[in-house]
Amino acid sequence: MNDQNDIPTIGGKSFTPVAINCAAKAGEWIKTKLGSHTSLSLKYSAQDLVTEVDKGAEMMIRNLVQTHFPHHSFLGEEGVQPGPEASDRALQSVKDAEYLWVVDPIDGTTNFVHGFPFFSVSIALAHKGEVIVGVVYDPMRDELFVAEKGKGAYVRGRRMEASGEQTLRDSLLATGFPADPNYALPMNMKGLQALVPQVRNIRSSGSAALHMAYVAAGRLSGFWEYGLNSWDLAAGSLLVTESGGRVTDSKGNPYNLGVRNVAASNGHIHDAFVDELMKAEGSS
Ligand code: 2AM
Ligand code: CA
Repeated sequence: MNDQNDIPTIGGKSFTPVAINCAAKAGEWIKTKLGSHTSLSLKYSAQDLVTEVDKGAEMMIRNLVQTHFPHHSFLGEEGVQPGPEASDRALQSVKDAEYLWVVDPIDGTTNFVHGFPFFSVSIALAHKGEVIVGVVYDPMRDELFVAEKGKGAYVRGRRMEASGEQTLRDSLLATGFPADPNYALPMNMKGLQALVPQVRNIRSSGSAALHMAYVAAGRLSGFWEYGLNSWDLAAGSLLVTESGGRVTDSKGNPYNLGVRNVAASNGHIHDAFVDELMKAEGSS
């Protein structure tokens, strides 16, 4: 990765450099707009925000991808109607595409709007439903997290390894509080109540993709959240698995693009982590 002569290619195509270029360009532009977005709209709920910067960044990424790979499919958050049903329909219509780019132009829009410096650009490429490239870029720290299927995951040119904690007691976890007050939020609260007393501590910083990247980098032992979309998780899922961690749904089933309730970890704590989530889900 850090060798100029060893530009990563898959099947002879330079997918990864295009993903990196898109994330870096969009991220730099987003950073210049921090504190100066002019339009703020609500999507599905008062917690579901979008600005002209989200839309502009997605268009920038879509145009770049289409220039390089005009026959590839593209699923971006801002091209889909708000709400879980529309997200599921959009994913169903493209998930079997030979090549599918899954893009969240700003993951952590609430943070972007409030000037809280924790948001990211998330870009994944899936081949027949399996993620083969994942890039998450944090423009505020200028940190680019990159993974390629079977080739490892890297940050700042260094190979990432998930953390070594063996028990929940030694673990630093993260979660996010979903907007959906009927199902996802109560479920998250049950998990939170079960896990807080058992772990070292819990963080909630507002970007699922960046939380996943932090699990990959060994900065968090695990992350869970309910009610997410494919574009929040696709790139991060490959970062975690290529760093030696595990990604499943909250019941321990293998990750796929349709997973909305996610549990990601360093692998060592995974069974205990999912066990607690399942017990909490079952409790009344
Ligand atoms: P976003 O900023 O791209 O919307 C924070 O808990 C995480 O949840 C972020 O990754 C955020 O992504 C996502 N999120 C925010 N509102 C959401 C909604 N209404 N449905 C699903 N995910 C949401
Ligand atoms: Ca977003």
